[in-house]
Amino acid sequence: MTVGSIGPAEVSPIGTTLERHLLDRQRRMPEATGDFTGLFQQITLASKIIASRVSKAGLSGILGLTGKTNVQGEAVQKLDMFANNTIVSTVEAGGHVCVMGSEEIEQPIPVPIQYPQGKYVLQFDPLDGSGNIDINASIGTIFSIHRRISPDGTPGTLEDLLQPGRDIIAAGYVVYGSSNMLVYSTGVGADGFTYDPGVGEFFLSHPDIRIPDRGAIYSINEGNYHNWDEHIQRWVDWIKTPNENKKAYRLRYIGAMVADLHRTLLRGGIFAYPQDVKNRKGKLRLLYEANPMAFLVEAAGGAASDGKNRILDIKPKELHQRTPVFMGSPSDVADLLRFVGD
Ligand code: AHM
Ligand code: MG
Repeated sequence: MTVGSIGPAEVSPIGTTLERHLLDRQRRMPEATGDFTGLFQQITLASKIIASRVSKAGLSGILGLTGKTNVQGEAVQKLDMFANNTIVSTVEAGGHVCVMGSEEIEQPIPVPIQYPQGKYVLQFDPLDGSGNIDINASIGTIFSIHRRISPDGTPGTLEDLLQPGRDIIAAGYVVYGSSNMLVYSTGVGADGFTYDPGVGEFFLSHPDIRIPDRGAIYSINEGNYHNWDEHIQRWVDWIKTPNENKKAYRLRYIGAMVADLHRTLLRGGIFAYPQDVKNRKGKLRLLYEANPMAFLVEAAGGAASDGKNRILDIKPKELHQRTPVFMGSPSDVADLLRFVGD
């Protein structure tokens, strides 16, 4: 019997786990300290805890998970606050971050001074599209990571959070849907991992996601049509009408940005949430919704604009700033810009 040399398995019997993917990335960067990988592992752990709780959301009437009272008559956290607290408590003691920003919390979230103040800044929307929880439709967690700009070792500041999206070093989302998927990017390319609940791990299922140059789907809340300005109305009229050069685009709108953009990344097309008479600056938040998703879309070869500027170039002024959003396939975004550009 011949005994082969022992080395890396040529064909892995288990596939590539997210952890392996992160470690391989770290090894390719000689200067890497493991800090980033450590932070990412904590975010992944938080997302698994959130996924487990989300999967029980339909039992809320029985278990009491929605902010009312449970069967014992005790007040219980709403799911989006549960998700927020899960991320904060998973990450804060790890020594990797110095400050966090969350959709759920008005002010910057400091790292308690008994913990080391790390070199990264984490922003997140803990449970985006939470209006979908009650109907068992997809929702998600969105996050981005910046390097701090305040001095090392000190508590992080608001300025650390108000950095433009182009300075993000990694961003990702987890979509809790018919299966749970995590997609992340460190700037070039985006990779998707599907959660195997039996193993409790994310496995690489969608390596190097590339958004098609053009899609056949537009994704927008068309119920707002009469609140849009005429440029947006004309664009929507145009996109859904066939002509000699194109078929009519199909409308798909889940109402959770993560899920709508996940489809857009994989299938192409455009996702839009414009300004309207009720939301004069748009509805979606720049720092923890638009920026991380714009970073991912661009990393996958797409485009992301607020109608005038590249989203990643906007210099944030406030933590909960809103922005109009148009993102997806580059040719579809270019078409939109021809309508709103003047
Ligand atoms: P949320 O953060 O309160 O869940 O709101 C953000 C969500 C996005 O996921 C989604 O794209 C949008 O709001 C849907 O808004 P609308 O119901 O106005 O179409
Ligand atoms: Mg949100």
